[in-house]
Amino acid sequence: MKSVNVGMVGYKFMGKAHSNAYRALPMFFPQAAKPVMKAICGRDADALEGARAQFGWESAETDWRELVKRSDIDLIDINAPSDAHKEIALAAAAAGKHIFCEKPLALTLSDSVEMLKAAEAAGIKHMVGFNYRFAPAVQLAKKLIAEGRIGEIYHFRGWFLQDWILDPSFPLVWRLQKEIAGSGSHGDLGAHVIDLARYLVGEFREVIGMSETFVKERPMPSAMTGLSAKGDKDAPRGAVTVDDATLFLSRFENGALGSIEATRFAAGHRCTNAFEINGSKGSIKFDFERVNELQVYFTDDADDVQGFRRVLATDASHAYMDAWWPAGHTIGYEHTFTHEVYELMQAIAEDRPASPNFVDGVACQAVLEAVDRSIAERRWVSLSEFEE
Ligand code: SOE
Repeated sequence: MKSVNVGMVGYKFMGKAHSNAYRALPMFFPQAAKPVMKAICGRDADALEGARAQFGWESAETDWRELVKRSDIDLIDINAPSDAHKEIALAAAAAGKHIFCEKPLALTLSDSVEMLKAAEAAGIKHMVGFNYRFAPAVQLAKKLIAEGRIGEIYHFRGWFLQDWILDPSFPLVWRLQKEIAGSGSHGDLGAHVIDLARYLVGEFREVIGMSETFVKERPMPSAMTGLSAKGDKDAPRGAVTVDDATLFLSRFENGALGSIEATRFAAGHRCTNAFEINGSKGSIKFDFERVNELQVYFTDDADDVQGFRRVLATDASHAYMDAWWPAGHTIGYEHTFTHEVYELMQAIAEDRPASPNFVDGVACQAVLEAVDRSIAERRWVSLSEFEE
């Protein structure tokens, strides 16, 4: 069986999610190429050593350039903040390493195109971290649509709602700084919804959006902190340079109409990544907070039992589920990453493109930028404006 030596840059939230996936994979998907957790990389040597020991990596590197140079590494996993993605990816491609990069792929469309071109020129496998595709219920939605069981699609309605920065004294973490994050809710949350829309419905033709930054200044953080940071309301303040919420309307190439909402100001919503799709023969509803379920409605059900029904996507017939537990024994967030890494390991072993890959990362980035342009210029923007 093939094994793949992994070097991972980043060791916070996503670093933990990816590490967990690499560890779980051989136990539940023994048929897959085995990821070997060779080296973890980050700048703070003490914190890094803690993560190395806790997550189970063989070694640690404090400079990603050294990691990329190592001859015992096959795959570079990039889950550092977004501003680091491009430079690391270009170096990894130049060194002939496969790349797994978190979303959004880059800060800008042109950077993401550069990354795609470098990956293609190097002939390496590349993948972008749109993990929600890998929920079995989402896979079921994809299958129902592909089999024509929902019919012609008329509507895609997607929303990703969080509330972790509702408190105005929540600090100005990197995710709220444009030069590091690229954008706010739009690129962090909207990117996932855009990817699901592309995956399930098809390509976007045109968009028009609106966005707002409700809290314009926040206390500076004392350290590089994440989603559970605590703010000091008396600390000096800095400007928030990203959107708190971005909403947009869209028309798809196939004529379907879309609406997408991404916000970190939806009180009570911790991680509501949801969509509804309406077609000529039925509808589908998904909400990540009930990740094992897909709501389906079919117009050809008998009149007296018409209505949405809840399908628990945990049977062996559902994607990936035969690898886990007996039917009805549910799975969660972390499993989406295990399935994602399974796809990547299979792609490397079978020498075929991984999916989703940098092409999808670029397509998502184009939609993000089209929305930004529509907001700046207060008009509908066609995706054709972004074709090379
Ligand atoms: C934080 O907003 C975050 O962790 C995103 O960065 C992830 O991509 C999303 O899956 C959940 O929320």
